[in-house]
Amino acid sequence: MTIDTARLREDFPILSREVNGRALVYLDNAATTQKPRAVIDALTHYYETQNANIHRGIHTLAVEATEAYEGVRAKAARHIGARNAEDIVFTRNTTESINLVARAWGDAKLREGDEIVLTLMEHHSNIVPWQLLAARTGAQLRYADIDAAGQLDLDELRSLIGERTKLVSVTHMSNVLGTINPIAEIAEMAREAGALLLVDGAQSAPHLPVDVEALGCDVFAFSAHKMLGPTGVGVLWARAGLLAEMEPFLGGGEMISIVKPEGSTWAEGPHKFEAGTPNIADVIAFGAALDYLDALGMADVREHEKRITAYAIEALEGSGGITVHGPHDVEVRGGAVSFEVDGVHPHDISTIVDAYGVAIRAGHHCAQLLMRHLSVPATNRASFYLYNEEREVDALIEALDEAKRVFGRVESRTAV
Ligand code: 7TS
Repeated sequence: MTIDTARLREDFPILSREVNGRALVYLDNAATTQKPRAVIDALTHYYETQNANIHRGIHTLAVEATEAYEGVRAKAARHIGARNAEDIVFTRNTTESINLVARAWGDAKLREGDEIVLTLMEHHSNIVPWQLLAARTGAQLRYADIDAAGQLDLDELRSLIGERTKLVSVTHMSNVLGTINPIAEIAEMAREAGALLLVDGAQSAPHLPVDVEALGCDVFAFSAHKMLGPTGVGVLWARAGLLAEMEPFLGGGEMISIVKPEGSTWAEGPHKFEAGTPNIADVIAFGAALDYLDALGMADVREHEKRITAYAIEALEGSGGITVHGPHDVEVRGGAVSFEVDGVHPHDISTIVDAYGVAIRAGHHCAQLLMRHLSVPATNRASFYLYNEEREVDALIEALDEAKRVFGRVESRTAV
């Protein structure tokens, strides 16, 4: 079914505000998404009626809070097609999920001479934890290249994965180019080499139907705040049995079984990785975000984004003096659209369109390896979500026309 954005936008209080005297046009969804009232209300409801620490009290509030928190583990599992809620760990964000694996799995499994295969389109959060791990263990990093269309060079990737490869870690969808990577194919390469495959799902879990079993990956990481949920909640899914093989990441309360003076034993399942009081309220509110997405259906979310992305790419390239990076075919890309305006720095563009109430992002998008590959210091990026409408793309194009006019004027004035 087509998403009825006019009705749905009423669920998002922030979308009715004005910025610089204009209706807000929010096109920075790859950075973080806006929150529906159901999520905001879930936070208030929790604090007003259920607030208690979890897993430790037997009083009614503690039991209710524990059930609500644990219920979201099952919802998060369902959202990515995972079979067991016990394979889901709550973290702070995608970044922490990846760092957890680098510490809890990487420190024990990697040795000097082992190799970690990444790609040039990774976000820094899927690069730096592996650089730190390499520095601790003596492992080497290898980076797969990208072709002119902004897609992974799969032949090169295949040639990089060999008997020394212990880990392959790739993004499911690029936050800069929008490219969707063929994870099932990469999973086969990793499996043949006996390497672990981690998928950075920060940009896919919010926008695509995801089935970790069908993808064949071993680890999948994503963030609640990029999919209608609150900040401060991340998810780590690991294939059945893998969490049990991993050492704890942080030590403290909640993650133990028995503590003795000479040492301790660990709690079972995900609790081993959730030391201390977790972000109870935000996890529970994330449950409301998952319900919201579930009610819409991820297939319809994807269809809506394909439509608006195709419209945006055509409008941007048709407006003159603008180049869109990355694949243009919406079957192989998502709604993060990076573009250049000839002769104008992205920060200047972003500042001018903001004066028209349009929020886009300019910068390196935490992907400096990719910027170097594209030979640019930064890009402009518009990124879409389920509440965006074609008229908002039109507003972006109008604001960009104004920016081009301003800079055209400035240039001709300085030329005189
Ligand atoms: N991986 C990808 C592919 C991302 O896009 C991001 C955030 C992260 C990891 C890290 O997520 P976090 O929740 O841990 O911060 N991407 C962006 C972005 O494109 N603009 O701001 C944040």
